[in-house]
Amino acid sequence: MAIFGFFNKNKKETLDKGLSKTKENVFSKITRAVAGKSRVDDDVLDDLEEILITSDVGVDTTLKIIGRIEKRVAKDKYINTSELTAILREEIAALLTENNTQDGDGFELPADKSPYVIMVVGVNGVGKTTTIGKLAYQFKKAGKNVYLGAADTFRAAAVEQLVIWSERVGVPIVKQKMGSDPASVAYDTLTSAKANQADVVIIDTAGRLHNKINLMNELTKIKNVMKKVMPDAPHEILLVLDGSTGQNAFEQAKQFTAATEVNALAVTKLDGTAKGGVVIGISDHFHIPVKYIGLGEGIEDLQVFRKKEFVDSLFGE
Ligand SMILES: Nc1nc2c(ncn2[C@@H]2O[C@H](COP(=O)(O)OP(=O)(O)O)[C@@H](O)[C@H]2O)c(=O)[nH]1
Ligand SMILES: [Mg+2]
Repeated sequence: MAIFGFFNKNKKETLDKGLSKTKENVFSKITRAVAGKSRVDDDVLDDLEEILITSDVGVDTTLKIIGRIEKRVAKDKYINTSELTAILREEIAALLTENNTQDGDGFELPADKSPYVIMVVGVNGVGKTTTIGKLAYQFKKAGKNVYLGAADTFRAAAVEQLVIWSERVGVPIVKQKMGSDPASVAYDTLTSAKANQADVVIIDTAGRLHNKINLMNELTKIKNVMKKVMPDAPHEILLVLDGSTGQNAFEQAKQFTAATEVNALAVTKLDGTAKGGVVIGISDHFHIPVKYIGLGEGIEDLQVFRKKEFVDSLFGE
């Protein structure tokens, strides 16, 4: 089975620049917490706990991180405060690697699943359409035949926006008029994509979250219709979360994972926010891999999430 890896290289400058606000925020607080202290004592640990929680890492994940650092401090009694960020970096990376999947190259396209169907879900405004455009660009650049499906038929602007991305990237889009049945758009998209030997299909959906039952019914309907064209589709259900909303992103992840089988996450808008720590919490908490992170509005501003790279950028010198 041939596997194609994409996104082999993340631009470090984009990552560093994108995470700079979170980094400044965390670092300035850590610097203050350790000022005048020579070693990591209980006070420093208490402050650190508060810093991580207020950086949107989340309470559970923060307690795990503090627990690990406590163990280290107990072992080597005199850890000095200048070593603290290096230890944080190591312990967070170790924690994320321990309970989660290996870092990958983003979505891979197995040869026996063609076209590979990615359905994108998430509430309005989180960055679904933008992420689809950026993903389509990456696949296209890798020589893949990409089809987009505009199954967010709820707002006229949503379809328009995906059309703009399809033109920018230079890939075909399947759409119907606003208000049409999203499942029918998904069906048409898969049918065209299959007839034209597409390698990958990306389906946009509406993010109406009236209640869990509605959402579940709608997503289930879209999935079932796709199965009529390709029994194993969709191959991926990518949930997009807006990282700049911090704990709200966490709540959305809880609701969507309860409503449908999400198997990949993308966290967007990490640029320009100090809440980037939420990626650490989300990556730790949900047993669903964070595959991508959004670091800007530009076509190239999507990166594969790699835990060590991320933690190094956040807690590096
Ligand atoms: N700064 C920044 N803006 C983003 C990012 N991803 C999306 N956006 C912006 O967020 C807004 C909503 O995005 P959109 O793709 O329309 O969200 P959708 O409603 O989920 O489809 C748009 O103005 C995007 O340009 C990102 O990673 N960084
Ligand atoms: Mg949209």
